[in-house]
Amino acid sequence: MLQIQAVLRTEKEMEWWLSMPKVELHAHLNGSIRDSTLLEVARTLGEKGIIDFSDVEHVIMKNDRSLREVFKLFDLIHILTTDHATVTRIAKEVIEDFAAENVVYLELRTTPKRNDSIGMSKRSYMEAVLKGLKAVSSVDIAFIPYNEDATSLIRSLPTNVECNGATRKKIYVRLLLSIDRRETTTAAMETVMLALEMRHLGVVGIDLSGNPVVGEWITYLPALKFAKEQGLCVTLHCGEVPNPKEIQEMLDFLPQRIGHACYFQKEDWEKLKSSNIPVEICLTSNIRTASIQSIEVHHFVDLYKEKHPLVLCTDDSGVFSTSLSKEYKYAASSFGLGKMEMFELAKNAIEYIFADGSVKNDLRAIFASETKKLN
Ligand code: 6MZ
Repeated sequence: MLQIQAVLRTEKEMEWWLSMPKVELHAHLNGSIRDSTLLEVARTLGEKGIIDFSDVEHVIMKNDRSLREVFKLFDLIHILTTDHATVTRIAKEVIEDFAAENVVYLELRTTPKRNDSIGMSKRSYMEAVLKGLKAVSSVDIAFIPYNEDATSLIRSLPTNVECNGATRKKIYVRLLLSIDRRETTTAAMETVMLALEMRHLGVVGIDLSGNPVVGEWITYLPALKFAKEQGLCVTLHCGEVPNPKEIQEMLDFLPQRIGHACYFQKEDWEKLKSSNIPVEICLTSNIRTASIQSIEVHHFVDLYKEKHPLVLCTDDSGVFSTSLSKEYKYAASSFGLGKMEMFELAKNAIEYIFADGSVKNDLRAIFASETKKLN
């Protein structure tokens, strides 16, 4: 009996985190795939004799992974997902999953991939992603800026309205193109050029990611500088491993946001705080990969106390078996924060999005109407 009550309490508690509007700013497409989809794709490739399904199944279902193992998993995921149809499918599903838990604004990042053997270019990869966005039908999605049809659709529907008896959710989606640390300067520049060409389709910025022990960040500096000059926003994975020189140089670059900030030293915190660069915080990812030894010593606490701009994110909800609602619940219980404080935290994230002011205004209105319901 007591056990049943505890389960019901936990479910009710989770409902609150699920229903709260949220803003997701650090989610990698290929890290956010449903396990069921990965397994299905792997089974199909196994039947064709391309991979050994039982080996792959074991790797996909493993729960605890070091940072090194995470990047080995990404190599496997990319073998499974890099054809146009699968890219379209995962893009659609990932957006539907975020919308289902009331993420009202999603900045989804992905690395445009070139694979000559299957006729894939960085552009055709991104076209496949966009096809996935267009295929979303279970929720209302606005991803094309300045498009009358899209904005009128989204504006005409307040959040989570009753529509033909069913509750429809809505989500704004913008895209960031990632540069992988394995790439060359030329390939990085190609990604930036592509981002510029796809601005009218909702691409708002550039991300530098990939295995943090691979490559030198200055390889990408020309492309990142160019992106900034052209008005694209830039976010960098920064301090995911100890690398004091790189961390200082990245902060000097003044990106619009950074992700992680795990291995910062005193002078790095000082620079970060004086420049007020918002930090994308990925709690479960940092703990699972042991980039941070335990949740009690996570830098969230200090940044939150100091009111430094920060936003809770999932990083790779598929790889780390998490969701944005779970990240909010995790933060609240770990750091003793109340629901209203977490609601404010989610709302503040609006100020750090890369989309334009009109989207910010719409999001502020969504949070304002939720505030009224809460009071
Ligand atoms: C650094 C990461 C990452 O781009 O193929 N990625 N880079 N640190 C992390 N923390 C664990 N998680 C994901 O998504 C997968 C790619 O995102 C980057 C890696 O480059 C990975 O290959 P896309 O959609």
